[in-house]
Amino acid sequence: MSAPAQTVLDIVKVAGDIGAEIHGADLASDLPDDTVTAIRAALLEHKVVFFRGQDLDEASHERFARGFGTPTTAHPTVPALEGAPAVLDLDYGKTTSRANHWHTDVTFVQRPPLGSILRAVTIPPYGGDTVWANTATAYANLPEELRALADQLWVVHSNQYDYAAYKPADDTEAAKRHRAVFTSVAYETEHPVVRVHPESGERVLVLGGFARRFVGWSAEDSRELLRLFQSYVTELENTVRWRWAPGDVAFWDNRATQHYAVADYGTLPRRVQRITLAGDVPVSVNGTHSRVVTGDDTTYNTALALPDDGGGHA
Ligand SMILES: O=C(O)CCC(=O)C(=O)O
Ligand SMILES: [Fe+2]
Repeated sequence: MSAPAQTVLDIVKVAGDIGAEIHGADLASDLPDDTVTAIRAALLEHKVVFFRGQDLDEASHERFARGFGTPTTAHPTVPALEGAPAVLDLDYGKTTSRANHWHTDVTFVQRPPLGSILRAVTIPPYGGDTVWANTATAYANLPEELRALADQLWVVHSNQYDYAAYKPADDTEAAKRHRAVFTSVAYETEHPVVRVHPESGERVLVLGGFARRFVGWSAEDSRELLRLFQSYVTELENTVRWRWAPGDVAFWDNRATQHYAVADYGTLPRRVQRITLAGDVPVSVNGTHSRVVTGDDTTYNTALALPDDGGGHA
């Protein structure tokens, strides 16, 4: 009797509130539909899933990503890896630009990404871990009165990130060049502080490093309350920390997480590559959509769509 043609994935939690490792999937192969479905379910449940020992290149990375949605261009302002328009090449050895601040990717546009798929290419012998936090449990853990306040608030996100606000800015020429490119086109969007996750229905916080101030509030008042909300996100019990090895892949739900790339490897080379999936417009608890202030994200979200993608994320 032949075995049924189904894939059994072994899914093992890495931490209590977020993160699971998935064994038994070769991401470079043509994955059966039930495997894709199982990975997507694990992503929704665990918020970030990890795969060890994968053998992806830029092309198979993109093929895997397309199983889960439409890739965005590499970034709204940062150019793609040459010859791979979906790939954001984070080669910290070269650029010295580091993502060592808590953020959700690209929240300054109206349609922030659904998720990101990050592949480890070069990993230093020590350090360079990435930490993710669960923004659904962060919301759920707020005292009831703070949840009610969060439900009503809106927040301005901008890519005109104030790098010197929290720690001294890196003033190397390479870091300055990267900042100039990152901010070369201004994007600003008003999001609800609490969005309803379009797939799970969970309430999640939409904050992180690109959140500048609450709509209608002064920057100073905003700072205090942002810090308080953010402290629930970054509570250590609300996070998972990943020690990378080359060939690892992390896939996170960008609608339900923040992350932080720990910059504790000095000038050692570290290179990871990201492919990002287009998301949809956040919706508040009472059904109101995020509003653009500045910047059009249409090209970012649709330039790499295939004709049969069908605009499903509109
Ligand atoms: O370098 C990393 O581990 C993560 C960098 C980052 O923030 C990202 O890929 O979105
Ligand atoms: Fe990021």
